[in-house]
Amino acid sequence: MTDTIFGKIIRREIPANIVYEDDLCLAFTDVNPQAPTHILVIPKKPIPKLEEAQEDDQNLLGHLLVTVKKVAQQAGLNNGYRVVINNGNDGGQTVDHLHLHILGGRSLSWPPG
Ligand code: DGP
Repeated sequence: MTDTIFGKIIRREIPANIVYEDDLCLAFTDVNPQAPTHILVIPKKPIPKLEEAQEDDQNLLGHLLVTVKKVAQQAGLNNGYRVVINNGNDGGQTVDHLHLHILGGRSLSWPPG
């Protein structure tokens, strides 16, 4: 498995603004924010992308969503927010470590471009 920048963040080899951590996942602010609040939630297990998640990752995937809710509440996103998973090239994924984007703090248009 190739290591990524997110693996380095998990191991504290490079700095990040970490806003939440538990045994299974980590949340930190995106270095290139697309909204006033832009937080990434990642599993500590290095699943490269959603497509490669396995049946036995079901509990972990559910945990990530519950964590999104918790982190969004903690960030004060009381007026709603968007959760995005980019998967693969056409999905616009640039870091090969599964991550959920939380975007909020302004009204977001739909559909995306
Ligand atoms: P994606 O396009 O879905 O693969 O999103 C990857 C996101 O990761 C992108 O919004 C920018 C963010 N990112 C990339 N490198 C770093 C980093 O070193 N630190 C932080 N905090 N975010 C990063």
